[in-house]
Amino acid sequence: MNRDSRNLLVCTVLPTYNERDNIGPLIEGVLDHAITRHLVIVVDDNSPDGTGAGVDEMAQKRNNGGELCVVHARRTEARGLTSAIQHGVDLAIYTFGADIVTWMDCDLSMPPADVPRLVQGIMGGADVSVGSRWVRGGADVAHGAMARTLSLVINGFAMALLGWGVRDYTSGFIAARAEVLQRLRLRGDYGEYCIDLLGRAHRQGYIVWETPYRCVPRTAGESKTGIDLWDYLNRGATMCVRCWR
Ligand SMILES: Nc1nc2c(ncn2[C@@H]2O[C@H](COP(=O)(O)OP(=O)(O)OP(=O)(O)O)[C@@H](O)[C@H]2O)c(=O)[nH]1
Ligand SMILES: [Mg+2]
Repeated sequence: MNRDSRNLLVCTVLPTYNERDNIGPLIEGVLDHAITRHLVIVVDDNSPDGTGAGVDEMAQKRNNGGELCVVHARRTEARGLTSAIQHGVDLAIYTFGADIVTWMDCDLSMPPADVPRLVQGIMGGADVSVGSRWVRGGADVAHGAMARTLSLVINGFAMALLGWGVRDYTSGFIAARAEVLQRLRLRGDYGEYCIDLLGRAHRQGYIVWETPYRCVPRTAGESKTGIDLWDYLNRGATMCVRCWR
């Protein structure tokens, strides 16, 4: 990136569904660790638990200084993680003019303090910067042995088919240059979209770097994905099919 880094606008997209107790601390965490101009865009699918009200409260608090720091993008018709992230990415780039877009889960399993390291990866020359549990220094202490094993199997499969340059194809903790996201739109659902995006980025010659992070357990709210063996196997099979395609 050749623009003065202090002038860069980084937008962090936060997709939420029923994350009332997580969203406030997450927004604070992202903004408090910001190293450039930083805008948080929360895409909430009209969560019945009142997440939206929490976002509005944070917007009121953090937008006070005159500079826009928090945007609440409420969707009443659409639902789904991938389309929520894409909606936030489009707002970030085409409405707010972001240079770099990042996104992450909102269950606080991905530490907001690690966002600057992803951003620094882009400033240092990467096109896509991936928070990775499976490189040295990374870890997943949020999930049990079954989920971790499944993740390693899927990632092994993805590496064999899509390239060894990425270890955590299912990360979901991403930063990317806006130009890359203008070319590559998100496709597929949940972990699938991430495999698809990183596979295409890798294949099209974009520089993809990984940064270790420690995935920690959710302490508030509920997981939106399956937690029994059948669900895991189903998701795993879908992801393997996506790699194959
Ligand atoms: N906007 C929006 N966000 C969603 C939707 N479903 C899930 N999310 C968000 O997507 C992120 C990931 O959801 P999680 O429940 O943590 O699912 P996960 O990370 O696959 O599963 P765990 O490993 O159990 O944490 C969270 O920020 C959710 O709030 C949805 O339909 N719309
Ligand atoms: Mg999660």
